[in-house]
Amino acid sequence: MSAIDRHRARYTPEQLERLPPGQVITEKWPILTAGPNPRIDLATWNFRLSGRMEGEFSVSWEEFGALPRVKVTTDMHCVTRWSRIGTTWEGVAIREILKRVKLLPDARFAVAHSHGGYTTNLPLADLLDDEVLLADTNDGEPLSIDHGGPMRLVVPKLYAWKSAKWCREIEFLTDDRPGFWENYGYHNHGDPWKEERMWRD
Ligand SMILES: Nc1nc2c(c(=O)[nH]1)N[C@H]1C(S)=C(S)[C@@H](COP(=O)(O)O)O[C@H]1N2
Ligand SMILES: [Mo]
Repeated sequence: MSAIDRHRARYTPEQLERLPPGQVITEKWPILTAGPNPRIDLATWNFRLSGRMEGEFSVSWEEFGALPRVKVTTDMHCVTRWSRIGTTWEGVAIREILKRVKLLPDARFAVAHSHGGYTTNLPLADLLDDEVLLADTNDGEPLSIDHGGPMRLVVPKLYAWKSAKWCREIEFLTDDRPGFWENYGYHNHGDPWKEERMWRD
């Protein structure tokens, strides 16, 4: 029996139902960042949409805070095999933001860009999932800098490397463009239920 299976043997059926294959439950919230935290100044902070769309969307920190808000309780799965089960994010739904521009019919993919240079790509259809949000709060606390504060993208249905911390821009594309980890061999899509971990699994 593998170490992973030994952990999983202790879980309740309810826990196992929510736990994708090959994952174990973590009680603590690990910090996973490639490189140093970026420096972010709220006075100049800005989030924008770009690429294959009509209109413009760009908000200051104050304007972001005035957008209609949502609360999403969901799970978080890291490809390094930990899952956080049942955590609540608060922020602004991507769908809410997308009401404010008009995507062109050829927009099929998105790339999230972070302060500090990290990027990650996903199909537009996954970004449009109703659980996807730009979160500034987790379990009632403002998001710390380590966890992507002041604001990060959260895409619960894909491995957490798709949930770009310190998100500053979402770009809409016609043709897919792999991001940081996708270029290092992580799976282009990253569905935890299908164990889409590495590109050539
Ligand atoms: N900007 C940025 N976002 C990122 C990362 C990163 O290195 N830089 N790491 C990703 C990975 S691999 C995971 S598992 C989650 C971890 O989020 P956490 O550190 O809040 O647990 O953030 C993702 N988003
Ligand atoms: Mo991760």
